Amino acid sequence: MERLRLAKEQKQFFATFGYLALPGLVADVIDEITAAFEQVWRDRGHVHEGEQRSMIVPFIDQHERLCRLLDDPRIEGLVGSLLGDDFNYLGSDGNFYVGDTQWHSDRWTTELRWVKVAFYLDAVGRDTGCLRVIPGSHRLQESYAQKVQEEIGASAEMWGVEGAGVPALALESEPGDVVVFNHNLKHAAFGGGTRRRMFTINCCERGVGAQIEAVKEAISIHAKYDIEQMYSQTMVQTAGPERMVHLEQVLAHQGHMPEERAKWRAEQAARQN
Ligand SMILES: O=C(O)CCC(=O)C(=O)O
Repeated sequence: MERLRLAKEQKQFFATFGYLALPGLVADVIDEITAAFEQVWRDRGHVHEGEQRSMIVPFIDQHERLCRLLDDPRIEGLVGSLLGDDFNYLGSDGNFYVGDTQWHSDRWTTELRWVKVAFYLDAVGRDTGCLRVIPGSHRLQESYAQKVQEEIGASAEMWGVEGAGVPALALESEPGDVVVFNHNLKHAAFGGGTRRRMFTINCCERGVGAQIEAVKEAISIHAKYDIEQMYSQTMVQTAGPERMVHLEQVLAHQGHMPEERAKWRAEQAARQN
């Protein structure tokens, strides 16, 4: 299979609107992917009760089949087209979502370019938990995006509408579809059930010079998941040279994680006392 290359129009669409929907991109392997998703939770002994979101971070690292998504010429090519072929894999989450997710950006930065690849494993519609996005809201240096950023947290007071009434695009999806979006983009989901299965892969461009600090900071944030290695042994041990391109910068700059994790643990302990 050839590495996917986005057309220049698709790249421009992504630059302007902040997302791209790719219907059926992994439809041929979605059954394997979904089986692996379920296996991860079983192996953890995690039973999702349906009252609050269940989440595992990092997620794709937990199963060899999911690790291989980083080698899939469609996923690798998609992210490579947007961030450069030497992009970093920097974390993933697997979820059973419960109910709504309110409007937010995952990050609000221009230091590094970030994208999230999202896989919804059930058919989801506008009012049943599909991803909604506000096209163009990622362009944080522009006044429109700033205005949305300032006001969206108080949409009822500012605009007279609750989150579900905010003007947005609903990216309805079927299993096998893929959505990729800029971390700065405002996104949300409304009306989902109590067992909405989805997982994501986060990637950033390879840091150069001063950007390495931003990569290290992004690594530090993962201490709150009580980990001191960004990748599982499975992820690293099953990596060929192509996958290693996407792991090597993080592997070279995660030495501060044990200290960050110890700090996080101390804060947790202090909070409980
Ligand atoms: O599907 C959802 O509930 C929202 C997903 C989301 O906010 C995210 O992955 O960043």
